[in-house]
Amino acid sequence: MNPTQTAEWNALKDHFEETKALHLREFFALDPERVEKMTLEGAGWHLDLSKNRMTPETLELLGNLARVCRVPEAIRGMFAGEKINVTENRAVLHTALRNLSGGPVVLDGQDVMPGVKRVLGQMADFAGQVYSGKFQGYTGKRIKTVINIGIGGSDLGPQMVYEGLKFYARPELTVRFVSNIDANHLAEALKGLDAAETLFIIASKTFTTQETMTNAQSAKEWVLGQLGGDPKAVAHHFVALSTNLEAVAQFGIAPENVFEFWDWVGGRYSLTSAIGLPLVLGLGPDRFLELLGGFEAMDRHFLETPIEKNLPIQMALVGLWYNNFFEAQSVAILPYNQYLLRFPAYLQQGDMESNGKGVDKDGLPVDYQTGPIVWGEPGTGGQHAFYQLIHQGTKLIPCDFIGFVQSLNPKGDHQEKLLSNFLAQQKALAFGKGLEELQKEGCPVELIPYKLFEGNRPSTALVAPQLTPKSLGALIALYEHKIFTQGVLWNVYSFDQWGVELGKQLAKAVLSDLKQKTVSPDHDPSTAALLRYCHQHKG
Ligand code: G6Q
Repeated sequence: MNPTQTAEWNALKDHFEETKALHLREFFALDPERVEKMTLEGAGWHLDLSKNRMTPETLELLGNLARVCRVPEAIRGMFAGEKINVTENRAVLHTALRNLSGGPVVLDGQDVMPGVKRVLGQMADFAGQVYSGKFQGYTGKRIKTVINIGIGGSDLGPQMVYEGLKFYARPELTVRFVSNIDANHLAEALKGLDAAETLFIIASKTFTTQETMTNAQSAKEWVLGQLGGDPKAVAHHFVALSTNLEAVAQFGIAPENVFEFWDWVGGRYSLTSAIGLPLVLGLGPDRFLELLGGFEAMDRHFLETPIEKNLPIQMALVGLWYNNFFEAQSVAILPYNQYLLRFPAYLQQGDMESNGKGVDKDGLPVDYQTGPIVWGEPGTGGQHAFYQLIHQGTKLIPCDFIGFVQSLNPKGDHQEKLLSNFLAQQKALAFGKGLEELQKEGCPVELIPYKLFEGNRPSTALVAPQLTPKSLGALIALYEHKIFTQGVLWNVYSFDQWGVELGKQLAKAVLSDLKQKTVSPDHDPSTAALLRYCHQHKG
């Protein structure tokens, strides 16, 4: 159903016209209970929506849209294993991966939970063997470094969480990540390593992805080159995370070192599946279970909480308000925690690959905006870089500020200073700095236009007491479900990604020209000219 054709959308349009000119200062002045009404709690997170350009009534009207778009029914359908990934004819059951205290999840007449628990147990056992030295390298040495080779969904999630929870990492192992087909990535990751002490995880759902297979092959050559060339060494230095068991066996990986997952786990939603093995190894099985506990808490909150109090739904609705009514193009993700360095990049895939769609569920081009551009960097670095544009530029950029009250590394007054910036930026964006204040400060008249802050720049605050495996798990699930909800509202299929296919196909044709130093006649003039440039400078 086209959401813009509903009476609920029309009501929102009218309401937008009535409220769009109001300043956040006015919103706050009009309703003394605004903060209380627009603050929610769930799965260990505190969500303050009050610095958004809307009223509690806006949220009610948006809630009506969620109801008419059948968001609660869609949530239940996903959790129940309906084949909602229609263009790939698959269920979407990443929530089963962390349903550890829940009941059976039945798909095609079979409970998937025993398989989920079996693989979790297998990962924990394997980690134990690596730590104890029972699993050892070909020459009998202990494994000290793990290199995860994977890309997209088989890289971004585990990489982000490993960085995010590095504080909790086990001392006996370090984990590195290689994704790019650019050999520089693998070369730098291998620097200084002894193959006898290195374990490669080949993480690929399909086990056919060009980047991953090419890197895996080169890693195999590196291992065999260092360890004397015996093909038996492969089984001691490679494990696989995949749904394609046949291709894994062909690569030479021992069947007991394959960690299975299933086609109902989408790549960008796979970090709680076997794709989490680098986390099980690097952080330890207990920490991984805590992470899953955080996911599970947010999953339950999402499934069981009414629209008005449901964090992912409310965040999705706020996002839709800016995207479709204010016509904001992007969303900034601003974690005030250095460990969450990779969180914006992770969300870029989660959001932009899921909802970057221009065709609706009936195969028709949409006549409204869908997924936003997602970007961001940790605070406070961003403040000294791009915040200028958010404060005084011409674009409206709704910001998500993500912060933690306590520091994992308490030192002097670092944390108070970090938090003061976290709070002050939101305040400055919302309320700005007016003429009167500048005049009081004695600002020279000619500088007043440059030093004015009009404010009225929206932000959302997400706060938790501490960055832990549990709070991070809940945070990731919160965004997963926000993305899901927006996909339902925009009536697009969020779990396919056909838009990445064309480039892959064309790369094959270009590759053969590059290898043979030819220029096929069917290339466009620009590609042909660039190919000739490459041929000339190949060296
Ligand atoms: C994610 C996408 C994509 C995928 C990679 C890697 O949702 O499907 O990013 O994860 O293309 O795929 P493989 O795991 O099959 O190598």
